[in-house]
Amino acid sequence: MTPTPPTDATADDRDSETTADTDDHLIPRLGLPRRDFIKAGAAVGAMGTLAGCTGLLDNNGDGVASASDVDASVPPGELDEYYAFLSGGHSGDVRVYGVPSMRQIMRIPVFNYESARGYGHDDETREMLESAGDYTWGDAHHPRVSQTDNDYDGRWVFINDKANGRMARINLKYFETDAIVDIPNTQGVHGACARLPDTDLIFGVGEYRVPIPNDGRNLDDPDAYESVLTAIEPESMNVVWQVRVDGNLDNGDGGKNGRWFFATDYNSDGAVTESEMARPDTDYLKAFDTIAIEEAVENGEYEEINGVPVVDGTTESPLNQGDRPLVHYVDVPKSPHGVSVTPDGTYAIVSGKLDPTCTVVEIDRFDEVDDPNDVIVGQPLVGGGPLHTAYDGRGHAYTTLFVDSQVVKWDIEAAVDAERRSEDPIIEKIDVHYNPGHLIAAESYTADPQGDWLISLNKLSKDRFLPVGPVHPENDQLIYIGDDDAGMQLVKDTPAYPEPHDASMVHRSKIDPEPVYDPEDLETEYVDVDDTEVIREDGRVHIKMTSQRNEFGFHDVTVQEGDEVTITTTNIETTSDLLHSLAIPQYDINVKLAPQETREVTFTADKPGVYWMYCAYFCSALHLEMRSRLLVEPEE
Ligand code: K7E
Ligand code: CUA
Repeated sequence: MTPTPPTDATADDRDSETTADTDDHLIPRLGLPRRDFIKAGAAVGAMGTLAGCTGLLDNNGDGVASASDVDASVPPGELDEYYAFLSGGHSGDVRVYGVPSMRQIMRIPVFNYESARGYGHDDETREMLESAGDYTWGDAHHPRVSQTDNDYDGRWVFINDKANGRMARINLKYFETDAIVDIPNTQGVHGACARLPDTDLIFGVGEYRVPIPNDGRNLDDPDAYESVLTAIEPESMNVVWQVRVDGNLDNGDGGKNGRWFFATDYNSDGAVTESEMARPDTDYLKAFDTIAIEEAVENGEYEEINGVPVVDGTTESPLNQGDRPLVHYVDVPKSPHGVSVTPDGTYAIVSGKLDPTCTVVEIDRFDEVDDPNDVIVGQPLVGGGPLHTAYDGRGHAYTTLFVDSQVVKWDIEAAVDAERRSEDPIIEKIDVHYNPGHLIAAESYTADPQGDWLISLNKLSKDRFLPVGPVHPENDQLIYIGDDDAGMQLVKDTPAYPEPHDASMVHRSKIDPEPVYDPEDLETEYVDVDDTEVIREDGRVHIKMTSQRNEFGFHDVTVQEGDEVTITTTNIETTSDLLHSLAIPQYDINVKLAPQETREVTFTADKPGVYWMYCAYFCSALHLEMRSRLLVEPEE
């Protein structure tokens, strides 16, 4: 075991910073923000000069940009205009796409163990996963990006785990999961959303009704099952309160003014079989007055269960009888699914799922009406199987029709003016392939959607891609919505590994990730060249070493069989995109090391022999040589 002075190995030195400042590509050339450009009719003539630009171009050379001219190509070397964060469903991760290219840029492991990012391999991320329930997977549905003043602030993405009742936080400084909370008193946390305008609370929407606490009591007494809405404080990720309700909860969305949160309920009878669940002709939209709930918590009007204040928001609750009920129950047809608040915060729009309508609720009316159903101001007949709705900021709603395999565009104010169950508000429908779940338009969840791109997240792809056996990819279809005259234009098919549900699309100007770690942000202490050492104490071995091109801080380290070994290693390089990893064969370890990143991994050296610790990121021409021996001496 010889500490070697780390060298400044420079084979294939990548120190030249090649990252051109492409951050503002296109926009400075245009001299005006992209959306203003798209919206500025006078600029249309200039569009044809923007080769490689995204959006409408005069591609066919007729001097006019039109729908047939939609060009979503992003040439090699150019950057996309938007980040899209798509949930990975039961893959447990989040995928990052560039839009409009639909290139998948990165995957962020959240509830899944993932070796390329060493996620769940180093002590810190493994402990985070294990302490939040110790599951190997999750069902990630709703990635929501944090906002300040109803606009994306680029800080975090929050995402639920429907399977195990958890909520996770991804920080966008490093595009990595930094917190997971295992939510008590609930199962199947489905909807995930923030209280806006400033993302000061995250809501986990509890779908499955279970006994609370779920400790074996009331096993076969479904009437005693309950579901809860959970509020989480985003900085600490602490659960701060819950509200129990009648029936179940499904999807959710926050109002824009710091007070309301809305959730759908597709099983208002609390049934336990499918046929019974689908029986009622109406179920509920539940409107949570979060300010009133907070006041109830402050006044001590709760029961503490598993350490969480649980407020009673059931219909019979005394707290729901007065002038200011905690939860308003609005009858909507039928097994409703998605709910989303319009960009101006005026309406919550609920998708009927088993009824071919959307229900438009005027939010301010909750304070004015005696019968909660009087908040309903519109109910357009949109088509078969409406699931989710997105917005373009020009007064239109776009709703997925799962059964009809279409996206329908309709006029929100026209729906308020029209008779109920009228098709008059419908503007157009476009076929998608096939069976869409969510759809997402650029910045649709903010007060100011960009109105150019929309992605339909289709559940089935069937014949759209080369066959790959019985498991098909999903199909994320890019649709251009920037030209109301020309109509919706289907632009691109994108295969997606199962199974995206929801997404958020954020303009790239609002996200500013770090290219290199700031050691101050990491829990584990930086190991520099001078810190390289092996500390041995009572069957414990602590190896502190550097990683850099093209060697680890030690050529070999000897430990005894049965030793508990901790390796702390820092990638001391400062060059961006120069990653190493510490992989240990047959010990099931691969810790990724981005520039200036320090990670720690602890394991028991229970297998005697020679183990070549190696770097799994191809880091230089001498990458294969970047390996050191771990010698595990057999017990006497
Ligand atoms: Cu419709 Cu989980 Cu939002 Cu899937 S949910 S589609
Ligand atoms: Cu370091 Cu490969």
